[in-house]
Amino acid sequence: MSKLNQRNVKTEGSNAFTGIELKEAEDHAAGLTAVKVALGHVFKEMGVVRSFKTLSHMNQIDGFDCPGCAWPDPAKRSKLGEYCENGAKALSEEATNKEVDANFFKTYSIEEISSWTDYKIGKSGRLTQPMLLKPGSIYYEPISWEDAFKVVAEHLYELESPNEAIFYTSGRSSNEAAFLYGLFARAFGTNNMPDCSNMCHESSGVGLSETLGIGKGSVKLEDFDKAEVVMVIGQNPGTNHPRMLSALEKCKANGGHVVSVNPLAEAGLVRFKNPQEVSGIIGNGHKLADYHLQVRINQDVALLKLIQIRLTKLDAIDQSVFDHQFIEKYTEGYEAVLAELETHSEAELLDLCGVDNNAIDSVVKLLAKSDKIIICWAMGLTQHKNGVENIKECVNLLLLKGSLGKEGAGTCPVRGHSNVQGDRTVGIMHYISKSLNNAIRTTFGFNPPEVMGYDVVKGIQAMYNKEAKIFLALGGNFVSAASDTEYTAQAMQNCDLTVQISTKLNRSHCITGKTALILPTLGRSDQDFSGGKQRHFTVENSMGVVHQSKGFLHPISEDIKSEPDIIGGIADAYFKGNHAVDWKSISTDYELLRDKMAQILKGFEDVNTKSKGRGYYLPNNVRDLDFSHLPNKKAQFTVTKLPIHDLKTDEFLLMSIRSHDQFNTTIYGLNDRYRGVHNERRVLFMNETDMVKYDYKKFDVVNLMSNYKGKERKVFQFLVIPYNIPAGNLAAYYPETNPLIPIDEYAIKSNTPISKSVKVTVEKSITL
Ligand SMILES: Nc1nc2c(c(=O)[nH]1)N[C@H]1C(S)=C(S)[C@@H](COP(=O)(O)OP(=O)(O)OC[C@H]3O[C@@H](n4cnc5c(=O)[nH]c(N)nc54)[C@H](O)[C@@H]3O)O[C@H]1N2
Ligand SMILES: Nc1nc2c(c(=O)[nH]1)N[C@H]1C(S)=C(S)[C@@H](COP(=O)(O)OP(=O)(O)OC[C@H]3O[C@@H](n4cnc5c(=O)[nH]c(N)nc54)[C@H](O)[C@@H]3O)O[C@H]1N2
Ligand code: SF4
Ligand SMILES: [Mo]
Repeated sequence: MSKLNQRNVKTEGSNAFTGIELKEAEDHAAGLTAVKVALGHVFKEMGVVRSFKTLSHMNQIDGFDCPGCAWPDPAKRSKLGEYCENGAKALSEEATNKEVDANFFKTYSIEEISSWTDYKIGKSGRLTQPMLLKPGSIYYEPISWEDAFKVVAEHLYELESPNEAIFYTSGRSSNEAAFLYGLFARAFGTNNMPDCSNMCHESSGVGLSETLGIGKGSVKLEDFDKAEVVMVIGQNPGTNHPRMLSALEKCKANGGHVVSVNPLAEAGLVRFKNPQEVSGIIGNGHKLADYHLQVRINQDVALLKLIQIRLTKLDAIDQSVFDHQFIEKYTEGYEAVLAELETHSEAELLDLCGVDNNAIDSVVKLLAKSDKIIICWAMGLTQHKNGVENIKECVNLLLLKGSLGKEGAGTCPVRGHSNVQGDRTVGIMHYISKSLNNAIRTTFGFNPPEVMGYDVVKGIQAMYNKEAKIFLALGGNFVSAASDTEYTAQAMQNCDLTVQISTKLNRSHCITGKTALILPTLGRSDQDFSGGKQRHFTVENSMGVVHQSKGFLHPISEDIKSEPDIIGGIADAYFKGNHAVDWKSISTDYELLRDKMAQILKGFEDVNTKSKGRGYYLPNNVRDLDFSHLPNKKAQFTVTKLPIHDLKTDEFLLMSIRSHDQFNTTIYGLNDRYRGVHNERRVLFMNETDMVKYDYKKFDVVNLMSNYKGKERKVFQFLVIPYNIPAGNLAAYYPETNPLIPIDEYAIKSNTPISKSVKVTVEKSITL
């Protein structure tokens, strides 16, 4: 906790313990408990009748898209309900009956709110009217929408250059809102469009674009039915993408195998009880992962190289293991990769990755005889210094096996936020897309800027150095989500104006620029009316399907606007009718807006019609094995390096992970049921031999420190708990551990903060 300038606002609430209880870690995910927990959350926030009515519309063809993760919906939707426990929690968090209104802000200053935990802040309720924080004040006051738009416009006029403004996007915005937001940023004159992707799957985007020519995955949901092997690397689907377990279950039922590569034995991968089947409610469920390779943090490259060396040796016998025809026809760089593999000894790689030798052999045998292989991954691969190379190593394996462009095979970066992939598709990016700029020029008649913008890290540094002065956020909780919390908080406070377009109250509404605005917006589940007509928008799921989403609930307040209406309002106040784009019309009429998107975006031709019903797949060159835009028109093998950590003797590698009861910075509750941790978030998962080595007992209170380039960063008060995690590795929850991650430690090429491999030391906390 620290005091920050101007206002005495805090980057963290009380770190008092909440009453930990440890139970057996659960060996299965979902089941009846999940049903009970899910309904408990929804009933509490929404009431029983409203809950059932609303849930019956979630993820249905004519309903609204789940505001949780980006996992796709099956073609045939279950009448029992097509959602998971955490989808129900995401809905209840958004559709709560509690209101954060002018009265709330009159009662509580931002100094007081910031002293609450993230859990308490989030539970305050939905934002219901626009609010203004004046310079020097610690109380938000009501403001009309018109005046709020003027405040933004007037601040924008005062900038010396458009590049002094930053337009952040979190991944819950619709395609329409994100497109309009990006269009306004470009019309205003900047490419400063950082987005949550920069902290998330950017390494996947870069790694996949450079090797396969598209920054997205190639598999479709039905490929899971046909896969022989699904590898799940650095991902915890039981918590973060729960309906993926149904896809894995189906894969297994059809004779496929599941391999988990993870420092932790995550519950969902061990055993899964499908709540939509009788066996899932009263039985033991099904075993999902056939093999669990318990890799050390950030040693996936070592493990994957070892697997490839063993496959190479098997292939040398009769050339039946690798797909030589595929390699010859579609790829480049095979020989270099093989030559590099020869420079490593198996013993060295085995020692580095720490995985059981027999388990590796079993997986090698399985991979040797299969060619329908899917590799899924998430933050366990992307949030490391070598995040991009982690992805490229996965691509190497798939290329060797020819496991691309055929059914049952391919890449599957499992996306986080429900529309994070769509936001990028429709133009939220800090780099330049020449084809997009040309299409904007032709369609709207203005020239988009051609200078590269800031991503998340560069944006924070620019605000810190006072090179950027205005920060707008289309959703998200920037202060708590970004790394180096103190630095980020200072960066925000250096701004002249910060604007948050949000559904729920969060810490970024308290740690603000000199002037701040809260602009409350409709969520996924809310009905969106204009001129007596209900509007709908579109989203894109993790597998590239664009489909419509139509809200169901009556909004909590008459004074909330849709995201496009807010962006249109700002743009109109800024341009005052003197611009090539008719901002009022395209922000009000989504059909018209989609017609414009159809003219500009590849794959959006006829989107108004095609997105109805189940939606449609966007083009994907990997599915078509078209690598014509890559060097020599070939998919690229990559020679990767082993990561170097140079750990001192008392240093650990820490991964910051999600509990089962949170969605990023939104804390649903204090339990991490699958890992057996109840009623506490301030925990540190530690290997028992390390506990003996360093003399820690269960529930000892410790502090964590990182020291990069001579700067010490520290977080206080964590309870040590013994856990099945490799020696030398630690795990604790995010966002509590974000203050430890230096702003300038990020993945090479993608700039994704190293949230999964932070070098830390541990000290006993002295409690007075
Ligand atoms: N309920 C819920 N759903 C969510 C979210 C949420 O917070 N709550 N967040 C959404 C978002 S934005 C995202 S990006 C996704 C995140 O989904 P995940 O990536 O599954 O989330 P994390 O908790 O960060 O988990 C990372 C996993 O990687 C493992 N891991 C860590 N380091 C390594 C490593 O070096 N190698 C390997 N092989 N494994 C490693 C961890 O043990 C953990 O199982 O989930 C989305 N869905
Ligand atoms: N240490 C560490 N840090 C991490 C990570 C990690 O694993 N470890 N993960 C990173 C990842 S993967 C991500 S994606 C980022 C997440 O970063 P963000 O996307 O910035 O954070 P969220 O917590 O998802 O944002 C939640 C807020 O979004 C707003 N919101 C919710 N729904 C809507 C909506 O429909 N519209 C609008 N306008 N607002 C809405 C609400 O006000 C809510 O409080 O965090 C990153 N930070
Ligand atoms: S898997 Fe993801 S999208 Fe599907 S219901 Fe659960 S949280 Fe929602
Ligand atoms: Mo994410």
